[in-house]
Amino acid sequence: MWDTAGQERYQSLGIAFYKGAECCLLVYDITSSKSFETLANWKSEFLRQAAPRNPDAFPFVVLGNKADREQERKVSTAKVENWCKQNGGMKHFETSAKDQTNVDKAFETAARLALENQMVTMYCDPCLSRNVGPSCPSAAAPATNYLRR
Ligand SMILES: Nc1nc2c(ncn2[C@@H]2O[C@H](COP(=O)(O)OP(=O)(O)OP(=O)(O)O)[C@@H](O)[C@H]2O)c(=O)[nH]1
Ligand SMILES: [Mg+2]
Repeated sequence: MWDTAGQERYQSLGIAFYKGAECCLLVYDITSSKSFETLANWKSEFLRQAAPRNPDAFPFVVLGNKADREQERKVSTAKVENWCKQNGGMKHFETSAKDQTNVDKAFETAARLALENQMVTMYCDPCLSRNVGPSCPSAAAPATNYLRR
């Protein structure tokens, strides 16, 4: 598991971090609108640099951290859920590193999605790079069940 630094001057390290990733956690701060607004950019930068074979099916988990600071909330849950829905149904949790709320749940979800994604890569590699759909030679194979979305 890699934790990238948020500061712009470290962005060039991205390629080394992102290549070969099987899941990506996008974290914002519920008390900062800007941190949420920049997630779209983090997501597209990740996809550009990681260059997964099937970007539309790549699993992202969106985390709204600092949930313990409800009084200072600037980002509504509904707004984020809507964005997640519009972006291929990404999972979303509000977490707190301070009081541990949803932290296990978030990482268990990320681990599960990473393993599923790895199976897609392993078993469906020929399909994803060539003819997806009814003409796919392995369309009847059980492994195609791992294809999501
Ligand atoms: N109240 C509260 N504070 C938090 C929580 N998570 C992190 N913080 C605080 O927020 C500040 C930033 O936390 P970091 O873990 O450095 O954030 P980061 O996103 O890793 O920052 P960069 O590595 O610089 O990109 C620190 O002061 C933390 O103590 C949380 O869940 N609740
Ligand atoms: Mg950090």
